[in-house]
Amino acid sequence: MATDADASSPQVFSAESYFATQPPPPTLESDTARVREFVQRQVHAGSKVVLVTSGGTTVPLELNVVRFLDNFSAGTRGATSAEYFLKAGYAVIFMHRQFSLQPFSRHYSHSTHPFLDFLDIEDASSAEIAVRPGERPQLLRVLAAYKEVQRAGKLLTLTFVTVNDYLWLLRAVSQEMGVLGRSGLYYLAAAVSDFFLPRQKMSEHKIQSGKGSLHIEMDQVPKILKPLVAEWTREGFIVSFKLETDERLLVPKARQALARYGHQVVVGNDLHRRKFEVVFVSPKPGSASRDEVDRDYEESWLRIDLEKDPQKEIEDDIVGELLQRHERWIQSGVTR
Ligand code: PAZ
Repeated sequence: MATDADASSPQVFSAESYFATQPPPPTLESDTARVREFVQRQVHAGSKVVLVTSGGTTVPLELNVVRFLDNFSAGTRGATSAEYFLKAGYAVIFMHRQFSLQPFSRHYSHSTHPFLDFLDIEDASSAEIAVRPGERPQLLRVLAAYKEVQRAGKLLTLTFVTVNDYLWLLRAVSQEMGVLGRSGLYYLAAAVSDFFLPRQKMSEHKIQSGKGSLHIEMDQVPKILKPLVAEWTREGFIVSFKLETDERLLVPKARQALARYGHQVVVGNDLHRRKFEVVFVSPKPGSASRDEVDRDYEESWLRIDLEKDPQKEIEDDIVGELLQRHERWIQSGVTR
């Protein structure tokens, strides 16, 4: 049962009780206004719009934050996928963890391909700098795509850091996207913490050492897909991601999520195989039932061979598959 938070007892937060007790981030209003303006522009242009969520979330342990819990996600899946959606003509709301990878700049940020390594100083006295010839073709491709997206106004970037920022922002963005109806696609690839520390239970100041151990009881983050599917964006095409480290759990957990929330697709991925293998799990066509438990599900595996084609990005094929499914969803006019 959902209850309001107080300082002592463990809580089971519903989305409703969560938003009633946890404070919104200070940038929420201005971010929401930017999303509204962006969505209106895309509606006028007749563009399909995808929300891509990307990167991990932090869970602060103190109000004056010194320590926080985090996770591994660098935002590769989200940033890469956003580029393929843009290439396919979608407008993209890219909602990402601050400092995680971003479309286009991802090719040159972080440690894999650092920007400074492909520049040469031609003449220091006149500050002449040149891009190494071998790097030019790729840079030109990336830069041209980036400039075109900027010119066309097809990319809106929003940032979050904590799980609280993420939840508030996701609610606001999906409510704004509701006007898109079936043209809205939700690609929820962020790695969101399952547990958090409610504000009412947080220490104001830095937690002090000296007691030999630290015990923290966290509450479960509310299952946000439930209101997203049922209330905020009733017609959107919703794709959630499921990460597991025990591959045998992928399909059962994905089915469980579909049965619970009634959305369209779960993309399952194993932590160590996610760059070359994913599984799409979805309700069988024609099996849509009012009683979600009665639904039949089907799965299809997508694999790429990175030894044969090391440049290949699995997101190219994930997005390709979802473009087709989204188009069928738009054409079918089926309600959930
Ligand atoms: O950010 P990344 O590319 O390193 O990882 C992507 C991912 C594994 C976080 C994503 O594909 C995913 O599964 N997200 C959902 C995780 C979950 O909540 O189960």
